[in-house]
Amino acid sequence: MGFREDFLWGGATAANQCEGAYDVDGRGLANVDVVPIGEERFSIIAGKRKMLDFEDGYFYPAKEAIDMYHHYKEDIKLFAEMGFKTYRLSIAWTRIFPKGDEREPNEKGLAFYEDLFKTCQQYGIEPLVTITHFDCPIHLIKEYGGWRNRKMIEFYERLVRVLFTRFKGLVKYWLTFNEINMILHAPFMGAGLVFEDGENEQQVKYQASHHELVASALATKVAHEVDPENMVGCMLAAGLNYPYTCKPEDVFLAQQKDRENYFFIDVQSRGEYPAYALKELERAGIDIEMTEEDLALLKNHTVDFISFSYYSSRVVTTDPKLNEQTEGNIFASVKNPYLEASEWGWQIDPLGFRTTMNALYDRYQKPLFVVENGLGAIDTPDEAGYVKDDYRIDYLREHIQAMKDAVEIDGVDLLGYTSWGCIDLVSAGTGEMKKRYGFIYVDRDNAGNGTLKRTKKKSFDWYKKVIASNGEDLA
Ligand code: P53
Repeated sequence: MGFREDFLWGGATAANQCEGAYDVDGRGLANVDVVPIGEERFSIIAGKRKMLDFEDGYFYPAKEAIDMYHHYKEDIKLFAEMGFKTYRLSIAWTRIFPKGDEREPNEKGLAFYEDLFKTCQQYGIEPLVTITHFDCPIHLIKEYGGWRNRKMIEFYERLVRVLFTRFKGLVKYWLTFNEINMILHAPFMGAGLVFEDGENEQQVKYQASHHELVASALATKVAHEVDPENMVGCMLAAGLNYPYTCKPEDVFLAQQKDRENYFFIDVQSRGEYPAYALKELERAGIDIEMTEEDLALLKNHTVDFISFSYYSSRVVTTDPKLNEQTEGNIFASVKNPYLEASEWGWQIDPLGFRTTMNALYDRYQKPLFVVENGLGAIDTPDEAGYVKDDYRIDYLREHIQAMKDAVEIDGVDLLGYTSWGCIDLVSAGTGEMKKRYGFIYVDRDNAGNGTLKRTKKKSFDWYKKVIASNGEDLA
């Protein structure tokens, strides 16, 4: 009963949100470096405003982030102390290929990750590696237009070949693209897309999506060729759309909205474009260029497992009067009268987590992996620097209980759970440091002040107990 014996408990981060050292050891510039904190961040993320280099008058939080580049040994030691079985991190593409279209990789970048993986190995921590977590080399955007260009598949293939070969025996679990469906809402982060005036944005987004889907299948193929032990997963920003009422039109709309997200995973997991998507694309006048070879790759190289992030559920309605929007930018949704929301307006719904897991398992019948979940909150350290984050413990307790129910009662096959931002890091959505998720507090504020000192929060000891009891002791 309960979680499997080899359940992979751990935490998750992404390169640009924690590493810093953006120009160290030959690293090139990436899209994720040049999104500033503040008002304009969101329009840049959405591909509506062009910023392809640092500009005066802005603060770029990812430049230094929490400087994990120079603190990883200390940080992984703390993860080990909590009992982590796995650590999810991402590779910064521009550490390996600074411009993206080189023939030879940057040895210093490879050496950095090799030592990081060896540090994990020393503690018996299994790395779970996201190959791209919203990052795309700036050179590839300037020169090729990002993922709108088919050439990207080739550059991505170079990257994955180097990674799979070099880290064979050190890394077994891989994710091809973080939250691949976020390309629909955050195309600059998702795919390095910046739109020209008057351009058919949907056409560009779906062509870029196609390139990513083919690249993902190709990576799966290569991963299995290099080492049959490799396990490759897709990654969905999950969270169901609830109909506001039982009015059939609302229920229908919720299904349509869910399909916008499932589309990506349907291709990655079942190996072909689903019928509803082909019809929808046709109606919208979107014509995706694809080859026979693409279709064969998609068909023959589906993922081994389904990973996803879950923070919240959403609500949709066909009633314009009810369209009262919540805050929470990308998560803007109709307010659910039955749920409380976080300080950033993300509605808290543990049972929705279980419903989401069931929906995914019903649909794909492949093992699931929860690779992000958590509460972004403002933490206030006491005089001794200690954070009593009972609100975070409450959120995680309820979500882990719901996940346990999905496994124990509903029979979902679940490989592991990595909570988001196990150490405080820069928020992807807002660029803030004060939106914290960690078990470990990092002394740094929104403006970049602070000593970067790491301090265990109350949730650190709580999570340690959860892991030690394999999820039985959630008190
Ligand atoms: P933050 C929303 C906005 C941006 C990225 O988000 C997001 C989401 C939610 O899906 O996705 C993931 O930092 C992402 C992480 C991110 C995390 O959600 O805005 O994979 O990079 O940090 C939390 O609070």
